[in-house]
Amino acid sequence: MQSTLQLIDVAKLFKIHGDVLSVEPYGDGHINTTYLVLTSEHRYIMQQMNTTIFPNTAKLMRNIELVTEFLRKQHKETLEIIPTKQDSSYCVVDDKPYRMYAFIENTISYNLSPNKEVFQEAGEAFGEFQNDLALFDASLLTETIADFHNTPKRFNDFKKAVEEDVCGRVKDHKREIDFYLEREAQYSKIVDGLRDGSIPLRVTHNDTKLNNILIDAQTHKARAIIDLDTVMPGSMLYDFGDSIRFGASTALEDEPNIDIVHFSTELFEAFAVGFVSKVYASITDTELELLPLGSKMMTMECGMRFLADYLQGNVYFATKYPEHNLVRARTQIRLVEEMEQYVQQTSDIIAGLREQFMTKDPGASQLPHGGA
Ligand code: ADP
Ligand code: GN1
Ligand code: MG
Repeated sequence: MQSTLQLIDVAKLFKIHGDVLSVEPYGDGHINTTYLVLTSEHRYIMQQMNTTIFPNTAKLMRNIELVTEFLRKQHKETLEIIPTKQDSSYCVVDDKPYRMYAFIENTISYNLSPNKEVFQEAGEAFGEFQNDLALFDASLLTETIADFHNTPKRFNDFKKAVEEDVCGRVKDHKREIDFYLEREAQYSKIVDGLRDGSIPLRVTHNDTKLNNILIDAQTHKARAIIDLDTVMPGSMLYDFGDSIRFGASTALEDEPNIDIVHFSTELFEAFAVGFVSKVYASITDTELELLPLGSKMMTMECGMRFLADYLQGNVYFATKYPEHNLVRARTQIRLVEEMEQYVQQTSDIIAGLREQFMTKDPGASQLPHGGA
């Protein structure tokens, strides 16, 4: 159907202040179509939500209302939904749902860790996010994407994409495909642990990449965790692991020059220090020990999703050029290879944190930045 309303008119359906001056594409998210709305008084974020990926908009928005209300009660800065003039959390125009958020001003969303300090700060913020949601009633939440981090299920989807080979690309990418086939035996470790209870089920963010956290432009402190679409029951290993996947790399997720893509144990340590300094009272021994594996699992899972999407003709993640998902898959493969190489180092780092935070009297004086 032909669009009858321009984006500016869509923006005017919401309770925003001032005259709309412009609506421009914004940010680097792979899922929703994000716009910056500039008015004569304020800035806003408007998003056309991806209904292929999130088919139930009402339930998705209800989750976000519940989570943001819960966080706000704990005095956390969080997404502020701007309702429509009909007092709804979203509107549908030409069959497409849109939502509006207040723009969180004076912040930076990084696609690459600028230094260890910012990444440690991100670790603290995602650790605190776990704490903040510890008492949230998970039964209130709709599972917005079923089996989101079910790695064996993701692997089956990947194999199906290889079998179907709809674009005829399989023959040229044997190395990348074999990389994931060879690691099949590893994929069930976390889902098995959740199933048998050895890994606790918690309320988790599930999409903890660095650009989903807004860092204050002046103080470099974390201000708000955004992109709450996938807040669902999950494992702490997912949140830790996905942050490491994205942020403990020396290069962008879509860096085409693979020679500059490296897994940084220094960045791993910085994030781990921040994260564990916040969750040491609730993290279990098993979770702590599995933090490196969680990192590798999320990196393998995301890479096979990128590669499957490339083989399927780029139907899921937003892409800027045809090989974009292939390039992303290759960075993820490189990171996994190096995580495997540095397995002793990462496990030593975790052992050091166990020693620092969990075997002594947890006095606040030992904790970085003044305590948990
Ligand atoms: P996607 O689901 O596509 O990843 P996000 O909700 O993460 O979309 O938004 C994409 C980007 O837009 C974010 O990475 C961030 O840079 C920016 N962004 C989103 N919401 C806000 C906000 N309320 N204030 C400022 N920037 C935002
Ligand atoms: C997507 O929405 P965004 O861009 O923050 C994806 C994540 C991937 C990530 C890879 C709902 O995150 O699972 O890890 O891309 N989100 C969804 O960059 O699939
Ligand atoms: Mg995002």
